[in-house]
Amino acid sequence: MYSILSQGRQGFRDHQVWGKMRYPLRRLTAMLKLYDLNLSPNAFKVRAVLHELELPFETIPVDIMQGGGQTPEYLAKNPNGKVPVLEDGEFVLWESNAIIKYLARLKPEAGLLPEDARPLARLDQWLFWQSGHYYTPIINLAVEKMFKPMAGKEPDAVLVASLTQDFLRLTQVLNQGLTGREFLLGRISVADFALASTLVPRQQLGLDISAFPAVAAWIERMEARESWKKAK
Ligand SMILES: N[C@@H](CCC(=O)N[C@@H](CS)C(=O)NCC(=O)O)C(=O)O
Repeated sequence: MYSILSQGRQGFRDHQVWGKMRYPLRRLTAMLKLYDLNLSPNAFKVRAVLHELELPFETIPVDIMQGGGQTPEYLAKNPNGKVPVLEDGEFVLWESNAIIKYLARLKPEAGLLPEDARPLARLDQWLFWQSGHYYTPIINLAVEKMFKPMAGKEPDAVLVASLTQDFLRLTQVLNQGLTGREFLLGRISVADFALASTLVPRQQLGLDISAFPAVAAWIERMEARESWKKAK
């Protein structure tokens, strides 16, 4: 077993110590860096979790619209050319849900990540569902209703109607998951940040969640948090 303190940060490679350490090293010195885009719900979720955990960080805005995600320097950090990316010293991580789990592990005492197998599996269920399902109609509606008009193009009305139906069907799933509980796992966890951030652009996209009372009440609870307000 490595000693966390004696190992030091230089030469640390996350893939070499897999299975040998229960927790990643705590960041003792280096400032966390977030490659960020204000408009992005996935970057928002990371900002909100950083604030919730009170972890100091600096943001590096990436001008995705002007090709900032496609420079060789940025592609070396994230070959997908997308935001967010977290840099913790030499450790570079993309995929927002992986990032927020990592951050929660840096401060386990905050309790945003359960330890037991079943609640952890439930948390993963919601994180995978967010990136694999719930985000899809939202990002495609953003293309139709925001990005196309910005480029002087008309949205595809048939596609908008079908994406809106998908959004409503999936929001019913979320509503069911939240019925009878304050947060997805009962108590607040990174799953709430992941899912609620997906709903940040709902008003610009003309999406109404008032037919989903558990979702509407939960979003209000999330929006009332200081961390949420700071991430805005
Ligand atoms: N599954 C990824 C999605 C990342 C993503 O789609 N980011 C968008 C902003 S929300 C982006 O950078 N898009 C730029 C592009 O597609 O070129 C995550 O959760 O981090």
